[in-house]
Amino acid sequence: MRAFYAEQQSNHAPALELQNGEMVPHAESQARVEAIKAALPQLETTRDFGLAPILAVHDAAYVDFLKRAHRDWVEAGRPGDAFPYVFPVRGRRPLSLSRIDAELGQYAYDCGTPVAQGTWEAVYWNAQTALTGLHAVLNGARHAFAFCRPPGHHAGRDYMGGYSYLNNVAIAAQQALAQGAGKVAVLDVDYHHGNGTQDIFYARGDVLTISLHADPKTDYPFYWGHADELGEGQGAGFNLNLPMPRGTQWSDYKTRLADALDRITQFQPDLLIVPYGADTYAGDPISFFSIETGDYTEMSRMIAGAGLPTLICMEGGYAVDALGANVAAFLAGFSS
Ligand code: OKP
Ligand code: ZN
Repeated sequence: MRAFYAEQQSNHAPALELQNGEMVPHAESQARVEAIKAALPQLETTRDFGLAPILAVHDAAYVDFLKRAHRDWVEAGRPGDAFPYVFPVRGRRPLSLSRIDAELGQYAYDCGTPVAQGTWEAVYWNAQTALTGLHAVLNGARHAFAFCRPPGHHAGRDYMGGYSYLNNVAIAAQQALAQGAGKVAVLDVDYHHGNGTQDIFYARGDVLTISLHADPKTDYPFYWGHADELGEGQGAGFNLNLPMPRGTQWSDYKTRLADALDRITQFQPDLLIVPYGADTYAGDPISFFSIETGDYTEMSRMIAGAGLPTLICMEGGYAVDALGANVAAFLAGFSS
């Protein structure tokens, strides 16, 4: 399968995140890149499709903020990566705020998603990697893998969180529609709910968003991902959340995946996009499902069985020692 990565994505290297009350080394590390590169030696380089496909999904003021946030942080005399510490819980009104701390809180929803020096360049190219994978699929490849990193599925139109800054999957889905696809389905199999993707397409009937994930009653991102979030307006009935308890094994996971695939078949999309997280793996350090490496090939065979042109975009997966094998096992099911 064709697989894509841009070296500029490695320029995002935040040092620390706030996790359970402690500043700890950031789980979304460069070691993930090395692990996946070692497992997929033939990564092709990314093409530049420009800013327009990003601005078709994301708010222009938010994109401008991402570009300059770290510089503004440094100019304010701050050390390290840019972190928020105050959040507008009364509602995210369109206030015109200029102090960097106010803007960080306005655009971030957690403290795990700092803006580091190279973040903008990395996430720009990350989105280009998704668009390059999409281009391959729209031009005849049955399946393609965009090695997106950092993740994107938690980023909304004007917000960052969950290690995500730009929503690569949403950018690719919107671009596919612009290029003539009538309908796109997104099947999110990361451990965490894809809240950003859900939000972006919540009122849209041309993009079906489905997410299989840990129950937000116990797991991040808590405030989204519940089974009663079904879409609204034109999008009513076009969002499906399948939360599962901690400890879920492949034998139970696959019955929910079959339900998701039935819904996709009924929707009859022109394209399927699969945000893939290897954090459903039993050994993941920040997640709590019990899926094993070999299960990923069965998972992807089931998905390939939908018979759709498919773009796979990388999301999470933090068990670095097993990450290469898990990604390779997942991709193997699309070619067999
Ligand atoms: C990004 B992706 C747990 C902290 C969780 C955020 C997790 C973001 C995951 N104590 N922090 O979906 O893999
Ligand atoms: Zn995840």
